[in-house]
Amino acid sequence: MSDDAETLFERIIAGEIPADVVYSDDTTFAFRDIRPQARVHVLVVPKKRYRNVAELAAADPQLLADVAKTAEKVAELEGIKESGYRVVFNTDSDAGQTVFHVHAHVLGGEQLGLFGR
Ligand code: IU
Repeated sequence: MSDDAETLFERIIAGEIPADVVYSDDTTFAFRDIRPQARVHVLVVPKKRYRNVAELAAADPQLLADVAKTAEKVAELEGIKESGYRVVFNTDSDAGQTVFHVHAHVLGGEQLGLFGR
């Protein structure tokens, strides 16, 4: 799935595949997850592709900061900045990463459960 999925996120960013876009700027793109795990579930993606957050941090720390700022912007736009929200980067197999184009999950809009299984 990973190779197809990489292409898919790039095509979503390019506007070739429709998505419910929440926010976009020069370096980042945010759209609703198609399988939401909370009332608010938005993915924040750097437009330039890196495999995961560690590779992004090593290669382009400013772009990682842009992703973090966009996550906050999304929380603001979704009205959950004050109540709080979770930002998650799944990394590799045990975390269930399926799309190898780094993305932050922004989750909130309700009381979230604890970490783990
Ligand atoms: P993960 O961290 O790699 O597991 O997250 C991938 C997410 O991308 C997952 O929550 C999917 O529901 C979501 N997603 C999507 O929103 N639209 C798509 O076309 C595909 C996956 I493929």
